[in-house]
Amino acid sequence: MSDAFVSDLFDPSEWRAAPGSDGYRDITAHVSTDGRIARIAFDRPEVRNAFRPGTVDELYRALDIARTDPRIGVVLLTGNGPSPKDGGWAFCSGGDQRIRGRDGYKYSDDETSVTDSARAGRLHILEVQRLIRFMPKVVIAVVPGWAAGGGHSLNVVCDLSIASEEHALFKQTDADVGSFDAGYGSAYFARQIGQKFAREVFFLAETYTARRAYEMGAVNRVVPHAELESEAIAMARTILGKSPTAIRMLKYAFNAVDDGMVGQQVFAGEATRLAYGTDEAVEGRDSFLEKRDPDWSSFPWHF
Ligand code: S0N
Repeated sequence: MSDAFVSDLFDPSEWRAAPGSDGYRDITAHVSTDGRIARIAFDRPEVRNAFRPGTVDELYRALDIARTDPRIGVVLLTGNGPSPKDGGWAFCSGGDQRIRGRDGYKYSDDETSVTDSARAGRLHILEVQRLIRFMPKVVIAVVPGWAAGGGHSLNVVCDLSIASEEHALFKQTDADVGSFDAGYGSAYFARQIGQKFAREVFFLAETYTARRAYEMGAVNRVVPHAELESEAIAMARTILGKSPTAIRMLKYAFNAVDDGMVGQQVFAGEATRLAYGTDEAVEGRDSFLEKRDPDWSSFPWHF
């Protein structure tokens, strides 16, 4: 895979193929040469990087490999391009409308319309959203072109966003096609940019430039197209210079207020992990194993 064309913005000297990436059909997955950054990209530029169920399966797998690799601290999620058909750029245009059935998106052997009607459709891009949301690493949306529909929602759920000044465009088409992301894509989006703007984006389904998205608070940075990936890598390297524990706890702290009991659970799990590292917790474990009363005398009641 490493010798194949990936994207006009892809610098092969920065990346090597990610473990397990040989079998991917709809995405590409790479790891930086030092092993610390993952680059995962939609690879269906001819359909503006729309996702079908197989795309989502691969995306989930690649993200989960990044999640469990202790060297990786930052994931770049992007879309390859340009389209060989018309030169257009896309981050992702959401669910592939050609294979949408009455109960979700159908698996198909090709990218046109042959589906197995007996098999339940999938909406598991929401599982990918949750993986991005809950992975203890920073996920950056690197937006080289269209972020539409479910692709718009993926931009919402990523921790940070960097967009191409010339080509990035944002449009929430859900209501145009009888689809609606009633979770992070809309409700959390409103938390990000405010209720009035969020309702406008969904109810009017207009097109927003990268600059306008920046003004609204939907992206963090707008950079020249040719510099998009190098700027994203620079942003990732800045984050990698920080304390991994601090970044993890901060991500979960930012999440917790909007994630209810699940947010509290995730944050609490990390707090427990930290507590396990203390002598106090070791005393609790050892006293049980040694069948004696715990001795807390050397552990003060802090104020
Ligand atoms: C992205 C748009 C605005 C780009 O317009 P542009 O530049 O004029 O290009 P086009 O000529 O329109 O497109 C080029 C080729 O790509 C095909 N194509 C583009 N997007 C898709 C797509 N999503 N599915 C299938 N094909 C696509 C075009 O057909 C064209 O092909 P050719 O060259 O053969 O004519 C514009 O393309 C656009 O508006 N695209 C559709 C955006 C959209 O509506 N997406 C779906 C929105 N819904 C979801 O994503 C739902 C996601 C989901 O799974 C979900 C999540 C949470 C809760 C519920 C759901 C749920 O599914 O219900």
